Amino acid sequence: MNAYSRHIATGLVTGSAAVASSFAVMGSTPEYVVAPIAATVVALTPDAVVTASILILGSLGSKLGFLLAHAIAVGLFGAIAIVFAWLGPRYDRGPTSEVIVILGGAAATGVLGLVLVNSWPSALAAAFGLSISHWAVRHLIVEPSSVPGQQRRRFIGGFAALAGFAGIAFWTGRQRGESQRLPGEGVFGTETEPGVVDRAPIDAKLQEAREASFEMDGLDPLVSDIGDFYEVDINSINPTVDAETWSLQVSGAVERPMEVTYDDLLAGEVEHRFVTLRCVGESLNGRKMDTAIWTGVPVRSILDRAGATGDRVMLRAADQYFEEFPLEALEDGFLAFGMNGEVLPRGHGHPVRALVPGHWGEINVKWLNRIEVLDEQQDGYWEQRGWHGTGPVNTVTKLWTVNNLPDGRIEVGGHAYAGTRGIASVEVSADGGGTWTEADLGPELPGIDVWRQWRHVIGPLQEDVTVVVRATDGTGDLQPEAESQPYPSGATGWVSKTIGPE
Ligand SMILES: Nc1nc2c(c(=O)[nH]1)N[C@H]1C(S)=C(S)[C@@H](COP(=O)(O)O)O[C@H]1N2
Ligand SMILES: [Mo]
Repeated sequence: MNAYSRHIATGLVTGSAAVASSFAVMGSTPEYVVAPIAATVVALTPDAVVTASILILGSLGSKLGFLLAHAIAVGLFGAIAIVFAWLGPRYDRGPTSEVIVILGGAAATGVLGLVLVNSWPSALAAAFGLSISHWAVRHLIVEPSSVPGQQRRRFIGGFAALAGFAGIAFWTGRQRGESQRLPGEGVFGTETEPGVVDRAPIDAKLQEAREASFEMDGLDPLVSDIGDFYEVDINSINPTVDAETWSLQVSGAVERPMEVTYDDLLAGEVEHRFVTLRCVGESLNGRKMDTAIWTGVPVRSILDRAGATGDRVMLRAADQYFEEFPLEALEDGFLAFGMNGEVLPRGHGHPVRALVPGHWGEINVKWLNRIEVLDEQQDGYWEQRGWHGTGPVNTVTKLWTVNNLPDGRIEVGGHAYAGTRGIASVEVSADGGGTWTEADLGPELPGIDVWRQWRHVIGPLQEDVTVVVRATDGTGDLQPEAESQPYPSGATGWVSKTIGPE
């Protein structure tokens, strides 16, 4: 092995070990050394590329960025090991050289770790991982040997050890991510959250939703499980915001700027609302649409107390996300701190998110920390990137489930959603749009912004047919037939599918 490839191998191994050690200790939190690099990668990615990667690659786009961030992190830490491996022998050939290489590398890694994440456990873990692996590389793997085949065996052994270490680190970090409940995170009405919120009304509403849901194989219920609820945001690693120290600033064009704490919110008029969210970027028959029962307080009382004088509003969040829209839309808005009877989970905006009735998911800002009233229109994060996602949702009828029944008939079903306009009816065509029949519409859950289920039975069929579905909203408007792509204003059109006998 020549010196050049030895340096590269040393860098890869030690850099990976440093990164893996930080992950093992911190899990997927902002203190993981890759987190700030990932955020920088996203921030530096040209807007057009962000938009294109979301459209073409879906969520894979952000995964590529995350991968790149890991490569950069491994490179940065690995470079430290290489530099010290080179520095040591220049200074001294004896044992001092070794001290410089191992301890110097550890110190520099610790400093880089602290610069990146300002967390001692994370930085120390990285330093430890880097120095231990560097020592192992130098003394166990690359040391020259005259025994035939030994060098190769050492190499294989070394890489197996690294892979094993990375596996354990990954597993430990994952465990940590799951076990690491945020302060105040837990289930309402249990010992983690005693008495904060009365869970009886939530349970009653969850029960109501269960009873109102169709019993149909493969059809999602009216309330989505937290684990199934879609997640869309700009982060590779979500922020961890402590409810205890969190506060919401109300600023800008207001008579009385305010600061609202978590306790202030809990002391307000707590309500439980069924609300559906849908992402403007999802495909026409996609799955980025879900419903939960959210616990929180109306935002109006806060706006009234602050005395808003402008007519636009900017919501800002701990992940530097920001979205702007007419203040009017926020007047029936909600500040949610609970979801399906649990304290709002981190992935959905812990501790507090906004819910804006009838509007695209993107202005339902998570990790909310500022409401800024404006006199003039400004662009939000996605609008700067060409999207028009701050308005009311389009009407959509999903054809999510197709079941071939034992008697040869075919049951089709799904969910329909039109925001605050509501769904008046869903129609199904079994001949490609020639003739239409009204589908069964499930009961309407209480609320002003909730989807409905529909279902219909077709057949028995002798041959394949094209099923088309469409809805009429509560204002009497038929859902537009013309198909459009999600970008820039959300997908439109009638969903169709070919079905036939088995
Ligand atoms: N702070 C913050 N809020 C955010 C986002 C984000 O990236 N950051 N993404 C938005 C988008 S595009 C959607 S569709 C919804 C998704 O909410 P969910 O992840 O709880 O389903 O959150 C919105 N709120
Ligand atoms: Mo979205």
